[in-house]
Amino acid sequence: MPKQRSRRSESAATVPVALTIAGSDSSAGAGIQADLKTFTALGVYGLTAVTCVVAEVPRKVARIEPVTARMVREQIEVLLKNFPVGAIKTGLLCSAEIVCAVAQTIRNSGKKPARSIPFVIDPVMIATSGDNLLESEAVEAYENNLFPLATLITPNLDEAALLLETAINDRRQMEAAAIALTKKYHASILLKGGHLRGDNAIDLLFHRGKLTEFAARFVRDVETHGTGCTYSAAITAGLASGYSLEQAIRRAKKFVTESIKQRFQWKRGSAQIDALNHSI
Ligand code: PXL
Repeated sequence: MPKQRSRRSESAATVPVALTIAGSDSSAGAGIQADLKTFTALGVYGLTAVTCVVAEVPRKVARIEPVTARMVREQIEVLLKNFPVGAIKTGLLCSAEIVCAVAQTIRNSGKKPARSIPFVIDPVMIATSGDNLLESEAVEAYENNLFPLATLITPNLDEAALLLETAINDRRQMEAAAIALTKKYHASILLKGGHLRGDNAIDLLFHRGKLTEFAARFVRDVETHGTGCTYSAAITAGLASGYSLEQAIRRAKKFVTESIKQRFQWKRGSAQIDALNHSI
């Protein structure tokens, strides 16, 4: 018995820790709920700083309410002061004020330079349902305040098109966009091409001057949301666990593809509701 106890306390002491700064999705497929489930599934202890509360189900956003910027700041400060955080991610930040508060808090978070903790930014702007999630002035706040702190930025095609003010319709344009985003923001870019809807869901990483492709069979006819959150959370979990960026992305791509394949599905009359399965 004492042997078992000491093994348990050793693993408790060394379990990697990751922090997500994101919104709450009432239907729990996206947002902090998705992040936390993903961290847990990948053996990482997850911390959360809530930025806003979203009343929604997969195809409908009913209402969004931000929490105060001060409350966002205090959650991050108290967590970074007291836990050995190994990686940080942001999801939905809701407003320009919150984007600036997050950037300032991370910049001022103690002795280490901000870039010493891997920092993944998922620039969530529009929900899968098409609903706007981010205040439009917040885009400039991202560009001026938050992107300069990023290890990795993970836009989907719509977000990349908005940031570059250009259309991205094929693989060649994806490559050009990934390179342009890296040049513009001086961070590694993972451009997620799922919305191109070919046979494969292809993502392109531009990192240290090199382009790497990550591909998986596209899973059709899934009406769910939260794949972007789950993917970036899984990458963050990998980085907190000490994987290289390429290894963390490869593992995360497998995790998100499985969570789509093994999704939950409920039927009520003619209506159907799906949710990602993070317990894999
Ligand atoms: O999937 C994007 C997203 C991120 N974060 C929160 C959300 C959503 C989608 O609806 O609600 C909190």
